[in-house]
Amino acid sequence: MTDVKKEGAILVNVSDGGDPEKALGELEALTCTLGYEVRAYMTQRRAHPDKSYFIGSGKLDELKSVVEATDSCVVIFENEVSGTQLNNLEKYLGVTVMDRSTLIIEIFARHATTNEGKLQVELMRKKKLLPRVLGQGTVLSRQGGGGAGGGGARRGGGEQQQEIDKRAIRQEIRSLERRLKKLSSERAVRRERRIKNAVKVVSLVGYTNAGKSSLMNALTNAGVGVEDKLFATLDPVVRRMRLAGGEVLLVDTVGFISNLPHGFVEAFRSTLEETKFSDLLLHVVDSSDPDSAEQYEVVNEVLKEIGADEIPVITVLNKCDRLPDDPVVPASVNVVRTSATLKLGLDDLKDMISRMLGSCDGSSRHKK
Ligand SMILES: Nc1nc2c(ncn2[C@@H]2O[C@H](COP(=O)(O)OP(=O)(O)OP(=O)(O)O)[C@@H](O)[C@H]2O)c(=O)[nH]1
Ligand SMILES: [Mg+2]
Repeated sequence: MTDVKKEGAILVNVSDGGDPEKALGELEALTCTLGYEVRAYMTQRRAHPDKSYFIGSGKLDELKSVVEATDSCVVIFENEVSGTQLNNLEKYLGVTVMDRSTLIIEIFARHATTNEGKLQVELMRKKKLLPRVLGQGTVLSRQGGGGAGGGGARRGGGEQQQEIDKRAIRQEIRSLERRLKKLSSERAVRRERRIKNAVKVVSLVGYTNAGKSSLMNALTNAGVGVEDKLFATLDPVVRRMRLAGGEVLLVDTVGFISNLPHGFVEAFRSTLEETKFSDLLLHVVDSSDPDSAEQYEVVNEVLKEIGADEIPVITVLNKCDRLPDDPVVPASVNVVRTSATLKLGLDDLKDMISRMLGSCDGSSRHKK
């Protein structure tokens, strides 16, 4: 894997206020995680996106020349772009065009290792693909999703083919949902067993790249993969953690990010339920990130969305080795400063976990 020439990507952001370039920093990190090299950035201030191409016609021509000049093979929009607009852009530019959520789904797809993780990602993919089929009848064949269609495909005709593709995807969505439901009930059985055995569950949550897996390794010698990449962890990992008062289970799971793809919470329901049924959450914050206050809010919003906002929380200000400044978190929250890499603050964290679990009766995870 030495000196592999990376494929080029161009990042685009359209906004009607704020700094359109600011959002591109995170998009670039996501793009690099997928293995591309960013060769150009483009921004446009526009109150309303163009109906057909999302960007205006002048910008579209400029984008086409930049694609050619930089020999790039993908254009990635920070914005949520409709299926029809993505199709139109691909046709005009002659390269792959993605929006932010497609990019995140592709990263998820690379990082999913378990059967459940793969099914969850496939469900998100199919849901994202459906609207694109409405604007184009031949997407399925590119995705290798054959099987359905059969003789009907011979009838030809754009609309008929589109109808066949649409029906096939809907069928696959239903089948994926059924399979995930089955796995979810298996999880529920395991959870019941843990509750019966009175094992307390502590879950690591936080923005992607905050250091959740590093912290898990530091606390339990778990040997979980750690990378300076977004969404390095996708499938939940559970390990035993020793505390003064006994053992608890520590769960490391998928990180959150602003503007998570639509359907994320639905698709990842069973994984996210591990969080929902925890006795205690460790909300890990990368305190060295200048955007940590916003990231902290994003995570709180997702926790609310999945119904995990009433579980007791310890806010873990990680990467304290990097920056003396404290990120803005409300004075009322329980805070511990740690450095997972230098193993600082871990005893304080364990003490606080023991204290909080001691005062917690475990009723939070029995709630619906
Ligand atoms: N300086 C410093 N770096 C850290 C610390 N903790 C983690 N890192 C680095 O931050 C990066 C991300 O760490 P991970 O543990 O993979 O983060 P994560 O929250 O599990 O990320 P995802 O699984 O991608 O959501 C890695 O490069 C780590 O080495 C820390 O305390 N100090
Ligand atoms: Mg991780």
